[in-house]
Amino acid sequence: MARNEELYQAVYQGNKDRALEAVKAAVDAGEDVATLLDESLIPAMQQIGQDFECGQAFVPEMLIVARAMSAALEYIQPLLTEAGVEPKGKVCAGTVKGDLHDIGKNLVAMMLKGAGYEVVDLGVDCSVDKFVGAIENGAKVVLISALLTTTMPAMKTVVDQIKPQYPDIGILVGGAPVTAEFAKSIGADGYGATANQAVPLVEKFFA
Ligand code: B12
Repeated sequence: MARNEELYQAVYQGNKDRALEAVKAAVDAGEDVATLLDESLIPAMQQIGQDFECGQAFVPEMLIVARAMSAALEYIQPLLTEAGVEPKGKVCAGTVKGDLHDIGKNLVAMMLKGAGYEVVDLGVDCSVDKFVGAIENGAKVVLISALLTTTMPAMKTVVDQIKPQYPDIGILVGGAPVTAEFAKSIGADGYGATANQAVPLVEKFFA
């Protein structure tokens, strides 16, 4: 199936209004919504994620692309539901207790939405109960972000309290001060250095 070049470019260039116009025009022209998602929207988000990883794009660009992606996604969401297109799976994301830095977490959520997952955004300063609530509502993976060295230990609290009760739930951690070694030491299932890396990590739990 072919990519809708206008929609892809509008999202990749972060032009929200043009993305919305392009998606409306495509739907009016009878293009398949699932194909628009798989061939145009998701690839645009993947591309900006890769650009970020290579140092060719920065946080503001990613946020602008994410905003354009959201506008188009919001428009086709009800049509996708009507067409019976199910999300690939449900995950939740939040910043750890005490941490208000949510830019990274928002990017992680956008990357996963862009990859076709339903993301329950739990916001900032999340207690263990908030994560548990999302698990009880069907989230299979918990993504936690921390930007402060002082809030990193609260990630261990989340792992310690969730794992014994829900051993099959994936717990992924990230944020500037977090490392793969730290993730391993607290018993998390994975660590991602960038928002883009969250996608393959999550995919493993739905394989
Ligand atoms: C913006 C900012 C703020 C804003 C936050 C606004 C917001 N809505 O997020 C405000 C002003 C509120 C703030 C407040 C504070 N801040 Co501040 N802040 C920053 C700043 C400048 C940028 C952080 C940021 O957004 N980075 C960009 C994002 C995209 O990066 P990121 O979160 O790491 O995410 C990327 C990856 O890590 C990954 N990722 C992130 N999470 C996850 C999760 C998973 C699962 C995965 C796979 C990947 C992943 O994906 C992202 C993109 O690829 C940093 C300094 C800096 N240059 O980093 C300081 C910084 C983080 N802040 C700091 C401090 C000390 C504070 C305050 C304590 C200041 C004060 N005295 O009040 C308060 C604490 C508030 C609180 N309780 O959280 C320190 C932390 C020091 C430390 N070692 O702990 C820093 C490093 C500044 C410094 N050099 O001192 N801050």
